[in-house]
Amino acid sequence: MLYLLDYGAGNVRSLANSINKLGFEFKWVQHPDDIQKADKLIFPGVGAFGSAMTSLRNNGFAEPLKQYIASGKPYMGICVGMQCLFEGSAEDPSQPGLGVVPGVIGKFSANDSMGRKSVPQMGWNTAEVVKTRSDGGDEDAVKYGFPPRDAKDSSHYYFVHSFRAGFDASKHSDWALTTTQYGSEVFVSSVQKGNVFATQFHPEKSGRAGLELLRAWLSRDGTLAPAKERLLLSPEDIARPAAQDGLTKRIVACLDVRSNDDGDLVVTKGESYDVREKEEPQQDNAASSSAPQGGKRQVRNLGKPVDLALRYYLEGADEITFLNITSFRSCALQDQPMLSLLELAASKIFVPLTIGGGIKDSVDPDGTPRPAKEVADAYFRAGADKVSIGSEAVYAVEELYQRAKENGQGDEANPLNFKDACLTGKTGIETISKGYGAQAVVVSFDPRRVYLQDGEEVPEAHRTCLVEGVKGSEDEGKRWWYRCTVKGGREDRDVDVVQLARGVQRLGAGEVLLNSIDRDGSNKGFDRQLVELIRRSVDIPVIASSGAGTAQHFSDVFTPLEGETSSVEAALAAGIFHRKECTIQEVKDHLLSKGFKIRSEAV
Ligand code: 1PR
Repeated sequence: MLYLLDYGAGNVRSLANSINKLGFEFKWVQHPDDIQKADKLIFPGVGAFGSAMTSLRNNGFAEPLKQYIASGKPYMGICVGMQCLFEGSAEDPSQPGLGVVPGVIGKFSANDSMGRKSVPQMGWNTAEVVKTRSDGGDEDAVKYGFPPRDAKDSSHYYFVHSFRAGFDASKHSDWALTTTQYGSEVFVSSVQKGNVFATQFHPEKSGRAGLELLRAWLSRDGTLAPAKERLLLSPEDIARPAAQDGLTKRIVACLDVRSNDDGDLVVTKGESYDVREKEEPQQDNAASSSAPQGGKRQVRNLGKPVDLALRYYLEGADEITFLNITSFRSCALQDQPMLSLLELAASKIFVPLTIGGGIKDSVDPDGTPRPAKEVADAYFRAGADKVSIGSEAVYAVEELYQRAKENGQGDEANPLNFKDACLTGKTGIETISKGYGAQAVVVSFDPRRVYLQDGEEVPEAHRTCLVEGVKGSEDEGKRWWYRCTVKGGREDRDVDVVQLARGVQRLGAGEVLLNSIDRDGSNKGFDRQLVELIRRSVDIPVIASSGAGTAQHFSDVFTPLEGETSSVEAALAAGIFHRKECTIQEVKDHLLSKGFKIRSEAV
């Protein structure tokens, strides 16, 4: 019997869903004794190394796990489930690892010899097979579900991590099955020796390529003979970085979800966040059941959320984001349809899912307090891989500045350098990031341009956010800064986008979803100045959003500006995909023709 080790730290539902999809059965490890009953065991570690190891020890799993591995029965680890095999990690030096694989896990550097890169690494990268059995050519890697080293097209796998096992020939030659390069850093992306197999990436989130890998491991009886393994390249060649890494640009499909006037959950899409039809309903429609009372403009209905999401998955979307856009009206946990929607989507879609809207501290109608973390827990259990926080992040950053002032750090200081004393550890960003890792916390920005009149000065606090229109563009001669809003653009706040971006990174967010109220639904292209401003202000990945109208707009936003070596890693669109003005495949074909690295795999 296959057992899955869930130590309660995070979303293991996606792995359970993929195992079900492949037609295999499994049981959960409920008790340390279950580990010895297993014929096969998967440890899908989620979250942070320290909390994973603490939890393994506190629950009495650590020793049985070591004994299981020593017994020679098949073990598969995923992400933190691979990192725990090492001797320790810089993520939490106080916690020893299981010590099965030699070496200590270190952190990615945001600046390496190839320039600046975002940390965490979040996205699709290749895995180069470096080890095989001397009697079987590439057969070994193939048996593990990887394409042979000389395959024409690389497969891509979904990675999301800030810590990695840098390849060290003196320690890992025996163990490294594949390596991957991020920036100039070459790290071990899967290990294998005898009965032990583990991946840094998430096969359960890696579309078809990942499912193949899981199928290969689940279908195999017993383990491969450990003897006669050899490296395909010399350790020096493995460690030497190539001129470029293999990380692809990500295309994210976004579904803004809300109830329409009939109470059905629909995907909607507006312009500048106005999601109602332009025209009032016709007189002769007024009697129909779908026409709202009082001639109110109807909510645009572009389809059913799960149907559309599945279409985008099959067309090759690299990620899918659901935003509950009217969540501010009620408590998210009361919003059962959103949870069911997510559960259904997660049972059919095997790329990362993000859910946003209403992730905040709230109080149920019966007076029960619900911390943001509890809301996030419910979404992770339902199958989310990341949660996206909007309004609450703005309030948290406002308070962060306030505390910074009290701690003697003025408005001028860069929040990235704020002392720990400025943090409470209690905001939604901090609690969710601590429990699930920074990579699971996205912050969704809803900024609006504030234009300055001739001779008007930008407020001192927002100086870093001042932008001038590019010569020759429709903005030539204009100056503006970007103000943050809350409640879906309904309320302005006195925080600018740079303050918000740095503030949320300091609080522990792992990614920025950068919308623009001015560009939303406009088909004019992404606001490149806004995107560059934020990309340069933080180390975490940025998803450009709002305004995509053509495939060319994606290559524009991915092309580094003059004097820059990199650009954003991901771009999100909604309207053009919903209205079928351009398919995901067309965007990807265009990007490939322009020489961008892209995961080109419709399912
Ligand atoms: O504040 O934590 O409850 O989160 C609410 C979330 O709902 C936020 O992420 C906020 O951006 C979103 N939201 C609220 N109201 C609206 C609205 O449209 N009325 N949608 C809204 C924001 C922006 C993008 C959109 C892109 C791409 N929608 O999600 O998909 O602009 O569109 P395009 O390609 O068609 O231009 P909280």
